[in-house]
Amino acid sequence: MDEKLTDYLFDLRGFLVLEAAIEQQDLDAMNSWVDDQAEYVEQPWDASSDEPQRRWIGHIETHRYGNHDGVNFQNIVEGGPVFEKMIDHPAWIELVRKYVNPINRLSIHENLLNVRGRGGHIYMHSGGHSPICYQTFRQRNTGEWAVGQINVLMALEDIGPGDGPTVVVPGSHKATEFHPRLDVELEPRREMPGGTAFAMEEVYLKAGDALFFTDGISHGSAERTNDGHRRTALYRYSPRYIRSRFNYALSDALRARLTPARLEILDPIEQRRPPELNMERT
Ligand SMILES: O=C(O)CCC(=O)C(=O)O
Ligand SMILES: [Fe+2]
Repeated sequence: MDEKLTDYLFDLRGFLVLEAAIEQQDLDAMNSWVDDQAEYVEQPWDASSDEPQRRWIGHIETHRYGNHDGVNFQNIVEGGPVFEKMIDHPAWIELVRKYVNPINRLSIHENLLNVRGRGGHIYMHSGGHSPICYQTFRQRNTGEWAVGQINVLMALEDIGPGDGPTVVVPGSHKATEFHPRLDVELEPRREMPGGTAFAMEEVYLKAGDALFFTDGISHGSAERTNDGHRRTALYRYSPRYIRSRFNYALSDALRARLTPARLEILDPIEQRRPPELNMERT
């Protein structure tokens, strides 16, 4: 798409659909990773103790935000080369850099793969009212891009009606009025699918499309009413000064494998310590 048109649409609506962003062989590789995790999709939590525990698959950990969003495989960048490739995928990375603003450099705030079954959804959250520091959009005085967080949500399979698509209120990253769903207290609101909130639009994706959106837009997901599972991967990009959401330590193996450009995004600020502590480990 023409760059001016892309900028106009992203500014106006707060989201873009990047069609056919991901190649088939990469989709196959990500889907085959998911196929191998059937056991964790069935039983994401270790129930052997009184308090169900999150489970680890190597350096990847099971997680959920609430009661309805399925299972998040957090730190999915540790899942193999295909997930490393998504860190700076050419279909979106230059757009991400531009809108976060090159002066801010980049980091990944959170990266995960989500699998969500029937009845699953995400409640409505975010919007122009939000004081969350990474939900900025432009520099107020000069108008320069200053997007504090861009979500790249990758469809690993088609996501259509009944599949629990992401829902957005186009343009709501600029809203000054509170979205009516915010009149509901947080805890009961978390139980309500985002898709039932006022003015929400379902975003349908084909396998390989990526939904590219500011985290500041009012969004959530519709309830999945179809059988089977929705499969998405989600990388959230922010200025490098934003701390990682969960601060997973990079494994030595991944650190050794990453290209310098990818390492800079995953571990953007080198640690400083006194020289006597910089001695090579033997
Ligand atoms: O699961 C979805 O469709 C929405 C995920 C979401 O809330 C986000 O990407 O910030
Ligand atoms: Fe969200």
